[in-house]
Amino acid sequence: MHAVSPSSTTFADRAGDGSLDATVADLYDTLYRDGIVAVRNGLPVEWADRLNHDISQEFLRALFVPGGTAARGYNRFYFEPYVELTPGFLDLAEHPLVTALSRRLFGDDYRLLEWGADLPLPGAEDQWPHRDFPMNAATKKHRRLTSIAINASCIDVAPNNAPFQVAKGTHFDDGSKFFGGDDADPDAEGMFPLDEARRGYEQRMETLLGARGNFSIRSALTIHGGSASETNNSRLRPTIVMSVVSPDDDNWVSGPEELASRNDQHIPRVRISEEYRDRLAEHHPDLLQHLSYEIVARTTAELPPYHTYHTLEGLIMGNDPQAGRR
Ligand SMILES: O=C(O)CCC(=O)C(=O)O
Ligand SMILES: [Fe+2]
Repeated sequence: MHAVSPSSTTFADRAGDGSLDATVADLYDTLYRDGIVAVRNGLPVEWADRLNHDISQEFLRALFVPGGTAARGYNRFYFEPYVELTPGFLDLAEHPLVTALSRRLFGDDYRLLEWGADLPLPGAEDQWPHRDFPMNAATKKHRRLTSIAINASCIDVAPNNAPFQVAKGTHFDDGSKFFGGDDADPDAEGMFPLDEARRGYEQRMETLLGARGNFSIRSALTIHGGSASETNNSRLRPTIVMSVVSPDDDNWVSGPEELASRNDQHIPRVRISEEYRDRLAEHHPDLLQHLSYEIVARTTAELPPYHTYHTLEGLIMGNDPQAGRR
C-alpha cells in the first residue's frame, strides 16, 4: 500500500483573499476527476478534539443500547450521534466551502441528511473495497454526481490505526459486474468488485491519514474501504461522515416527496428535538432549510436512546460480502 497524498487545497492559505469561488471550483473539478478531494486545515484542531470527546461519549451510550449501532465488520461500528449533543456538527455543516460546494454540485435545494460516525476498534479488519451504494441512473447515464460524503477524522490517524483507503478516479467505473446489486434488475449496479477486479482495486488503493482539522469530500461511489486496526492505543478513533445530496438523489430515497416524508424509518435524516429545531430556526435558518430532519423529542434532555436504522449489509459479514451466498 502506498501512502500518497490526495489532491488538496489548503483552505487556511486561501481564505480571506476573496478566492472562495476559485477554491470551490477547484474542489468541484478535483472531486469530478478523482472522486475525492481533501481540504487541509479547514477547521481548527480544537474542533476535532472537542468532537472526539463528544462522539466518544455518545458512542458509548449507543453501544450500550440494543440496535444503537450498526456493525461494519468485526469490531467496527457505525452510529448516528445526535447533532445537538455533538455541536461540532454546526461548524462542518455551515463551513463556507461545504455550503458553496453543495450549492454548486446540487443547486440551492441541496439536502443534508446524515451525520454519522465510523469507529474501528482494535482488531477491526480490512474492509472489502466497496461503494457505499450502487450507482444510480443519473450518474450512470449523465456522469452527474447526486451525493457527497464528507469525512473528518477526530484524531490524527496513524498508519496502523485503521486509516481510510481509496482508489481514486473510480467513481464512474462500470459496476454492473460488482456484487450486491438488485438481483431482479439486470441493469442494476453493485457495490463490491469481485475477484480480479477486486485485486486491481486493492492495488490502486491509497492510504489517507486523516488528521485533526482536515476533511475530505468524496463520492460514495469512489471505491474505498476502512483498513485494519492493528493497534490498541486505548483511544477511540472516530471519523465523522456527513452526507449531502441533490434533491433528485435516488440512492437514499426515490424522490423529493419521499425525502420529505416522515413515514419510512430507513430514510436517512437527522434526528433532533423540537427545542433544537427552534434554536436552529432562530440562529441557523439557512442550515435548517437544508436539513432533512425528524423531530424525535420535545427537548434535548428527552432525546430517545440511540437507534441506527441503516446498515450496509455487505460489510456486516466482515470483509467478504459473498460469504453468506457461498
Ligand atoms: O472506517 C472508515 O473510515 C470507512 C468505513 C466505510 O467505508 C464504511 O463502513 O462504509
Ligand atoms: Fe464505505
